[in-house]
Amino acid sequence: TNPRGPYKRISDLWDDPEEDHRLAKFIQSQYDLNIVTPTTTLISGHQIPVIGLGTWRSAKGVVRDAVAMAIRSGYRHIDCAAVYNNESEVGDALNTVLAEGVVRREDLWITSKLWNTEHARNRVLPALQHSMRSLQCDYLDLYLMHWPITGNKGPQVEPPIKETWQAMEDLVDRGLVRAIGVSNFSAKKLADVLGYARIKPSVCQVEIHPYFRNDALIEFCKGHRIHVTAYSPLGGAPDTSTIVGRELPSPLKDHTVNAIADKMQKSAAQVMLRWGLQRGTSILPKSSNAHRIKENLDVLGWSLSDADFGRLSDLKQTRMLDGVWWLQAEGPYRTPQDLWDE
Ligand code: NDP
Ligand code: 1BO
Repeated sequence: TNPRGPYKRISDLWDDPEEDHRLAKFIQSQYDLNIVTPTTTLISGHQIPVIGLGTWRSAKGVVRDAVAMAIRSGYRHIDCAAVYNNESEVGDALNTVLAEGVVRREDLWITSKLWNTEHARNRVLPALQHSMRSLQCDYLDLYLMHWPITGNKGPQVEPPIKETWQAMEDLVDRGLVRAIGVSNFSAKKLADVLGYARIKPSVCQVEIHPYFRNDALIEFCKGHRIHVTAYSPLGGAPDTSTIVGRELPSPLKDHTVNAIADKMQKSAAQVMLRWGLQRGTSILPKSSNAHRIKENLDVLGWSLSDADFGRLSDLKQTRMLDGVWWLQAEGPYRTPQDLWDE
């Protein structure tokens, strides 16, 4: 079928109006409309669904099915980034589900991120437009500065973060994005942005899971009504160790996490995701597996007791995605301390 062709509807092909009805019923049956993901209100006034599907390292050829299946299963929030190099496959999936007519664009929350090489004032708009074209969206719900990093030499970040932030604000003025925010920023770097922002960051997306609580940053954001989104809520994929160049522990295998999961007849992943929700963060579990995509959404309608929440909040802490690969002797970030201000 094609709205501009001779067969606009399936009934035009078969000369049977019942075929339209059968197809509509079949498509409807593919959707789980009983799950309604809760949302939280951002400082921009928009409602962000608190569970989103992560797409980093979701392979081309796999991510399309993962996103379509996630939306049919009840996800309404997809977390993307230009650097994930799979936005056009995500865009194909969005196009497919929107054409099915059960979910409308305004029901979805689509996030993308500005890559580090695109921070200059005149590169921000083209970078967003590139992501919008790939995602087949005429607006994005949220656009984040991916890292406070440009890779320049010298003591200060160049172009300065202020210049990039102002270019991000222009995107809101143009109606191309609903909300803007940052990712991988420390409280100190966020405080700098708050010092000059005309439009305040709505979201700060950072690493958070039981092995990395990120307490101080969450506290800072609460005080400034900046919503915190937890990335790597399951502790990240096993191959993160090859990126950071050291062995990483997996909270999914943690004894305490698994003991709580067994007791509650939930999976370790569900227990960790529920912990993230109970801390007031939104969560972005990544999976490209049909069963695990559904499992990760089944974290509503039950809760962890205060005692179990406390035990999960008491585990040994390790930042997984420490960003050490960005550090350079001649750049503004020479040590992890420079990057994270800790
Ligand atoms: P996650 O913490 O989401 O873990 C993903 C890993 O867990 C994959 O190996 C996945 O495998 C596996 N997994 C998923 N569900 C389950 C389950 N129920 N049981 C067991 N294993 C499971 O890692 P990510 O680092 O991908 O973080 C999630 C998302 O956050 C990213 O995809 C990205 O969108 C965002 N992010 C943003 C960053 C930033 O800099 N702003 C940095 C890092 C992440 P499988 O696919 O086979 O299920
Ligand atoms: C280096 C990219 C981190 C994933 O968002």
